[in-house]
Amino acid sequence: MSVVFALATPPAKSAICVFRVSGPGCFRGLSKLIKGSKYTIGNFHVKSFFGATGLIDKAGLVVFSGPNSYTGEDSFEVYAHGGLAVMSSFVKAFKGVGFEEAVGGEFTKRAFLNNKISLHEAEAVVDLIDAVDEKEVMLAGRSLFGGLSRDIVELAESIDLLRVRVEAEIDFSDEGNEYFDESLVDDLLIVKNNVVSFINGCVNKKNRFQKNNILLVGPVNSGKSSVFNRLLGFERAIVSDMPGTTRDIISSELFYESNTFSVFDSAGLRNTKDFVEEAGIKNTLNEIKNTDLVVGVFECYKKSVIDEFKNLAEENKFVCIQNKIDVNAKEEDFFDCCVSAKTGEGFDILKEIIVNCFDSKADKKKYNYLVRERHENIFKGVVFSLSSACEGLDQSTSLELVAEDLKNARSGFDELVGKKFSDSLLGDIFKSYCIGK
Ligand SMILES: Nc1nc2c(ncn2[C@@H]2O[C@H](COP(=O)(O)OP(=O)(O)OP(=O)(O)O)[C@@H](O)[C@H]2O)c(=O)[nH]1
Ligand SMILES: [Mg+2]
Repeated sequence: MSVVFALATPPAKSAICVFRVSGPGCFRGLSKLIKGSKYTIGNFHVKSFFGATGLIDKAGLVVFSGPNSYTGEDSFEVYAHGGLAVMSSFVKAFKGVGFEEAVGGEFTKRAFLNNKISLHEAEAVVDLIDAVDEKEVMLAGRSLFGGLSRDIVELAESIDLLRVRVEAEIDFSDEGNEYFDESLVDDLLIVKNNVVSFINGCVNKKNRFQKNNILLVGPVNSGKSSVFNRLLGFERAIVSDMPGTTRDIISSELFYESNTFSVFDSAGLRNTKDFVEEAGIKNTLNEIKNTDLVVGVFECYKKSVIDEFKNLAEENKFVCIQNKIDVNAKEEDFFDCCVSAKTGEGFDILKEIIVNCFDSKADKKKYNYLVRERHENIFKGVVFSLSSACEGLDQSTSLELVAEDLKNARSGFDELVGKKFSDSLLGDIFKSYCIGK
């Protein structure tokens, strides 16, 4: 293995920047960089670092001795001043002592290859870095810091125990012994159910995020764009008293109480001869079908108008709000919430209503772990093998086939943690990493 280095912080001017260096022999290069000055493993030092042209910086240094490091190799980290020129001087100096630039994910890949972490934990590292809200941090954290590994080991061991018992039955029958351990059937079913409930506690990041779309609809000029801007907290959409101002769908992210939503403003619905406005209205109608929550914005209660919008959305995903209550009388009996985009009144309640809508639908289920498509495919295979083993025992087909099914189920878990892997799989997993991780 070569010695690799990378900037672990963004290449932008900042208070400090952090470089990581890892690989056998990296201490020789370090000695040249700090001109042979002494250091203690694991301690924080401040050292003068030198390049070809002289002193670069006085920087923090922590040295790790393999296998007690992130990668499992000898490695060190440098905490330098975060100037762009400082960074490029360090890059030159590292190259000058023979270090190579790391590719994305190189450090975590080395950690995996050196048995410091399992494959699904390596994947969870990226998920933790990419997490966009507290829930995702928690789910990725559980996958990364042991909970998922512990569950997988337990399930894999319970499958192993069953297989040992099935193999014993095969040996018995080879010896002409007629005895059959009837409890095997029930125990296999219990293991299968445990696996299924474990899988039910896993959520694919993609599914978790496809659901938080909110679309604002309503008649022209009701204040949709103003409500949109007030929700986001900045002027994203153009507001004017000219009906038909918004033509296209405009979107933005809304972060509220550790939840993330995609909010969409749309063209107000009315009969129009304007070709562009008509196209915008068609977009709104299409988007209503795809969105998770439709928020109807109205100035006052008019049953026929509101019913028209309710019918376009499914009843269970429609929230009806009255806007402009700074100038219009509140009609609380007819609306879920009354607001003024102008003064901000009622928006705390509106945001709570939105959060509750998603809590009671998409996120009602409590998940334990964040997983990926690779894991889901493996889960499918494991459940298929266990179901086939259950059927085999139930219908008294060959015990050898049942043992084979159990072996396949077990090997699915081996693939998950990375006991079995191909180079192309590693390539696919680590290509999504940032440099320096
Ligand atoms: N007094 C008052 N005026 C508002 C409020 N919300 C919006 N307005 C005004 O209503 C007019 C229309 O606002 P928009 O936000 O552009 O309405 P819209 O529904 O997006 O309109 P279209 O895009 O044309 O369909 C503007 O003059 C806003 O200043 C409010 O809460 N109170
Ligand atoms: Mg608008």
